[in-house]
Amino acid sequence: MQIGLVGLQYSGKTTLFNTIAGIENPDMQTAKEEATIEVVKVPDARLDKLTELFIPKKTVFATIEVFDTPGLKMSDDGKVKITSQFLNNVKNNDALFYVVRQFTDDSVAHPMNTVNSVRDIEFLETEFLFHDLAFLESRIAKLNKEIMKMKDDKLKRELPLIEKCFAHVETEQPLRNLHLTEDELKMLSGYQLLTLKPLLIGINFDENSIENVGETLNKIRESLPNKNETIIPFYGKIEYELSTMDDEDRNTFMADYGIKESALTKILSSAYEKLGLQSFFTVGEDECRAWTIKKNYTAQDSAGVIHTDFYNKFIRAEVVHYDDFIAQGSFSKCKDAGVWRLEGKQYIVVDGDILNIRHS
Ligand SMILES: Nc1nc2c(ncn2[C@@H]2O[C@H](COP(=O)(O)OP(=O)(O)OP(=O)(O)O)[C@@H](O)[C@H]2O)c(=O)[nH]1
Ligand SMILES: [Mg+2]
Repeated sequence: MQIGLVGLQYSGKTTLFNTIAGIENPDMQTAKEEATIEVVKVPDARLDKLTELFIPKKTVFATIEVFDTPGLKMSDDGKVKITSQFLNNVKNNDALFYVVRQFTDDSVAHPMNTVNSVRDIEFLETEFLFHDLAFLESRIAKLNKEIMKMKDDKLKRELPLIEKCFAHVETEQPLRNLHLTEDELKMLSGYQLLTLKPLLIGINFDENSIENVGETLNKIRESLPNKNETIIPFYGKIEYELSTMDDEDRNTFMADYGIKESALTKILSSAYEKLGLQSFFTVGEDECRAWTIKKNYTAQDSAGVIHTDFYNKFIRAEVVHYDDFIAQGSFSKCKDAGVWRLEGKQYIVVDGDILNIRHS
């Protein structure tokens, strides 16, 4: 899974990126145009526990790729330029994390001179909508032209979909709110439609406003056209400092500040939720491992994530849920208790299942 950190200049993207990627002596130069990418381990207390029990040679956490993109710049006409470089940076991102500045700090410039998170959220959304509208409009013109020239069924099927998307964006609604089928999404997958990507809005607070965060978030939500956006508060500067401490100090300081969950934990749980993702585990003396799958994946689909051969040669899956395994303490006790099962191809895997795939 790829998550792109995007936003206006100086909103705190790189600071957050360094925090979640655990980069201790960062190079804060922002002259680069390409995204900086880090592979980040997805923390999972259940995998820590399984590692304690199995003492495997290797523990493999699920990972995500985080993209730190250069801030979007304002041009002289007061517009943000969506450059081809920006589009290229976020091309394959599964979700965008929009970093919005809420911290006040006179030493850090704001591209629009004042701190106003609602304005910044609407600003970016509008620019993304404009971008998609222009793309869809030119695609419709092109499709009409090509359909006139040659009778191509694929193009003919695409046209009404693009028209439907255009009509939706024209009402200033992002494409992620349009209910599209898997097939329709597949047809759009080659295009750079920014409002189609799932969006998480991260509000970067300063440490002095922790007490009022709830109230401020409510106000922000109330002022947005879409009330059901996912909004995640975090504390850019202080969380970076916390990330450089050892576990004990970090926990003490987090408690002192009243920070319950780290930015990384919040981003990951929201992203998993938004993208409909979950984890299953494989365990053993060699390796304990967390795997990321979609929520509706069957046992056979999940086997395919481990290895395509496991998909093709799938016979059955041995399944115990993590909670049952921890309650019972061993596989044999799970068998005695009737919570160890053999499941077929169509079994829908549940978050926290421990699987062992039997294959030919
Ligand atoms: N006071 C305060 N300063 C912050 C916070 N987050 C980031 N900054 C500062 O704001 C400045 C810009 O932060 P960056 O993380 O580089 O912002 P950015 O979004 O990556 O900037 P560009 O890549 O240039 O768009 C730096 O000086 C940071 O130290 C915060 O939560 N509080
Ligand atoms: Mg940056």
